[in-house]
Amino acid sequence: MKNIAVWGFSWVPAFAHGLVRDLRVRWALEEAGLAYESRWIDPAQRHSPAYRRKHPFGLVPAVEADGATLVESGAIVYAVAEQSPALLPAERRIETLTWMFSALNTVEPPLWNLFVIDRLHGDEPWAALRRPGAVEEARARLAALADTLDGREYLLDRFGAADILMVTALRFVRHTALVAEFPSLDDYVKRCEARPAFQAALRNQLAGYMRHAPAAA
Ligand SMILES: N[C@@H](CCC(=O)N[C@@H](CS)C(=O)NCC(=O)O)C(=O)O
Repeated sequence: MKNIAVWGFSWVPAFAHGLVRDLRVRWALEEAGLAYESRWIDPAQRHSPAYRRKHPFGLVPAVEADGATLVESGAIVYAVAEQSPALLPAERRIETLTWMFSALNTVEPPLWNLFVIDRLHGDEPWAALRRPGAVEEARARLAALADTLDGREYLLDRFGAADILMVTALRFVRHTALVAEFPSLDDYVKRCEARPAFQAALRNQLAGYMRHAPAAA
């Protein structure tokens, strides 16, 4: 992959800082040692014809590389991992892919659901009714994941692409104490977030928001 540009939103509210899914793409690129530039789309322009030509659903992230445009954060992390034996070791390929899919399809949905209830609809009457069930669904998924991670540093025997997707999914409930209920999970998230590549990715995402922040009234 060459001439890589990562598209993220130019600005999001503070509760979404460090959660928008271009973070996982930046993290993978940093881990793989691939240089990239940042491009910022104003959220109000995400359905403009120009941006929809990059992303059919008007979402972020999108990545331009080698003259092509990639979308879907999981697919982009996979494409980056293909360039990096450290992220996707040949001998652990299927297990890595299995955990990448688990992060996106099994763990992320209940956590994202809770994030949407709390952060996007918290003031609506139905949110209070739906929340307890959503918390239990999230907790059950986290409990099972915590069992898997008990005694392990990473999902597989070393850090890889699946951990990038899993940790960025777990961050969706950082506004709750759910992850902290499970010491093996809490340690896992902290261990992964301490990686210099994660810190660089986060810095790059936040720098974009700071640069484009609306002027104070
Ligand atoms: N499955 C997609 C989801 C992308 C997605 O929902 N991105 C959010 C930001 S994290 C977005 O663009 N939201 C704007 C919207 O929903 O209109 C992926 O993983 O790339």
